[in-house]
Amino acid sequence: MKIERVELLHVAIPLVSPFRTSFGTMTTKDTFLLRVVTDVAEGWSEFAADPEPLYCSEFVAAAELVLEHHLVPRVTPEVTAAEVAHRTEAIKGHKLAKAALETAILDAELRSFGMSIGTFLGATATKVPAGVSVGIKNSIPELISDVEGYLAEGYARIKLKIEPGWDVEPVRAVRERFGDILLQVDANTAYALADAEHLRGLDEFGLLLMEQPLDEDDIRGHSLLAQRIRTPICLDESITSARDAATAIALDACRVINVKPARVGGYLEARRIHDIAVAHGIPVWCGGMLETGIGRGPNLALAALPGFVLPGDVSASRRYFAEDLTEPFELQDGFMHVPAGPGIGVEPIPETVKRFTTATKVLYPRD
Ligand code: SMG
Ligand code: MG
Repeated sequence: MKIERVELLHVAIPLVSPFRTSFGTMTTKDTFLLRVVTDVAEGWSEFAADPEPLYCSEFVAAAELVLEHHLVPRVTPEVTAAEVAHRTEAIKGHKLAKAALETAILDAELRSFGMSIGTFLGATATKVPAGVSVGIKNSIPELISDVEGYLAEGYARIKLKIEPGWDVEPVRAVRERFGDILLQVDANTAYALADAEHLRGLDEFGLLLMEQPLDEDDIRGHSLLAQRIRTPICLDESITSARDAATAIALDACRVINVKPARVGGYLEARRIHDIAVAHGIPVWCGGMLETGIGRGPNLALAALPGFVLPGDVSASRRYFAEDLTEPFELQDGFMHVPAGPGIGVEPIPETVKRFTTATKVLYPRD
């Protein structure tokens, strides 16, 4: 496949309500899309990180630079999606930027032979149960009211963002009010191993899992913490490759894995993590990065693989956006449908993309 053009489109889309985590508050989805034009088809993807390196070390401006100067030149003009990781291997890190590049190329390639990403990855379901991630609120009544709304919409699982000072009491309140719902928490690295006794206070609530309590590079800490609490530990930020997944499993640092294709360099590596986890009897679920439809479509396909046995952060478009860049994804009886069209299975709506685009840059060919 011959790449003829690579464009980067900055987009800024307001969120319907602020999303607060242990590391900050988001009010806008501020990122970029990649559009890859080839001799056979066109492909799209979305960069998953934010303008500031708060969730992970990558951020929008850095990703733009690394794509322009180091990644795109290594894959142009001739490449296949399967070759992208190897061609860009010499460039350290930048997994989310690499994922955006690989995904746009994979989209074009799959479209050229009319295959959906679900079929390509080995998806076995046509719809997947949807979970929703609920940010940190100003008060418990506000949290209860938000959770009530999501449950009324039909979400199959609730994830509460936690941080020191917003953990045991909100979880207790939600458990007491809503009974036996599927409930889990996500700390985004906000705790230390010294908080083990405090975190043990969450054990009584029968949580599905506790996501990423400690620093991303603290595999040993998670392994020690796992010996001191009953709630299963799930790793998110710590797992950036299939090798990381194998290491964390071998060291008993997690009993569940959140798979985000962007965090691990793309869908091909995400599928390898799925395979390793299945081989070890470790449940996985599909994480989210508040993607627009362009990232949500292929995430749903990944979430339809057989090892994805827990509901993912794959909520409806309207959870975050009044208007999406694709046809909106809707929740139906607690499920999200897996797009079945060729490539990533979704089409950016040209007028909408244009309206939300704040700047465009041609990365290839360079003048
Ligand atoms: O896409 O619904 C979504 C977001 C789910 O909580 C979510 N993602 O650590 O898992 C996580 C966070 C990362 C993004 S927070 C800005
Ligand atoms: Mg997380």
